Amino acid sequence: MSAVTEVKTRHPLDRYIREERFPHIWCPGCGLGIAMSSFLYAVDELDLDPKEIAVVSGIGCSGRVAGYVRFDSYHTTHGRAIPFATGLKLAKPHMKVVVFSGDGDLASIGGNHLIHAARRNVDLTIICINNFNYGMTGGQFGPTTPLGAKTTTTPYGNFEHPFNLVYLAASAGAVYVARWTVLHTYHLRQSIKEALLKDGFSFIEVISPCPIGFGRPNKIGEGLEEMKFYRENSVIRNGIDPKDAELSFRGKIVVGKFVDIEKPSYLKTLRDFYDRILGENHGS
Ligand SMILES: Cc1ncc(C[n+]2csc(CCOP(=O)(O)OP(=O)(O)O)c2C)c(N)n1
Ligand code: SF4
Ligand SMILES: [Mg+2]
Repeated sequence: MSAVTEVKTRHPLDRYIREERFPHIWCPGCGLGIAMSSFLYAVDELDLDPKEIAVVSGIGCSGRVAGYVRFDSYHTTHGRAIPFATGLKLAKPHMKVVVFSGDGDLASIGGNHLIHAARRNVDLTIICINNFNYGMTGGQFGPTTPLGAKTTTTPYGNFEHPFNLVYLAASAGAVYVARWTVLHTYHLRQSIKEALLKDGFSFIEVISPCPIGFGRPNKIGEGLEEMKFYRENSVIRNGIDPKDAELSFRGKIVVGKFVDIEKPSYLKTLRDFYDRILGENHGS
């Protein structure tokens, strides 16, 4: 093969991927590949140094991303991505630390870490893949499963109220909050770029088809049908109060950028605090 042909067969994002880990585990029609490539495009377009990025994931189909990207990455224990990421950011403040994980990982077992990292405004970019279920373990319901939706553990429909993740993140203190589906590739990529450049806690919810764990039991259809379903039902409402960002089962999926505010980040308040303490002790 000539050098020219070889170059043309490479995808521009290949350099960010650990090809030796492929084939990946994701099912046909899963939205995770689009979510991951949106993140990689964002990194590429910002021209960030791959050596200055770390990706941290918990366990789940979404959590596999940490193993597939060619950055420093941690595939941590279920629910603990944010504590690992917080430690990493404190040890290496110059790095961009991205948490890429699932709705179950971040909002169920890891829910407490999510709210406290948002409260502290820890300098992290959270990409939370919401597929409305625990995909990896067989499609059980979780805290984002919509009312009425069927899963393997709610065969007659879910009767628990789900979290509105964007409202949760915003009210806990996040300085950047957005929600997109994987079909909003342009908006999603732009949001990830903004979040990567933001000081403090950024939270992006990504609605992603899981044709196996969610599309099938709810008769939405295979991957393509589930994508069409999300595309047709979503409506962009930038700037609205996240508590009004509806996300209903058969109804509207409100997407957009909801929060983009300035507030001193955890690293800044920590540095200011120690500077003050050291200054006071020095003076005495
Ligand atoms: C401490 C612990 N509890 C439970 C599990 C089993 N487990 C693995 S992944 C997962 C849920 C994954 O759901 P989510 O985070 O939404 O990711 P998805 O697979 O949907 O992308 C669970 C319960 C585990 N690995 N460790
Ligand atoms: S189970 Fe769902 S989330 Fe997991 S790879 Fe398959 S389609 Fe994707
Ligand atoms: Mg999930």
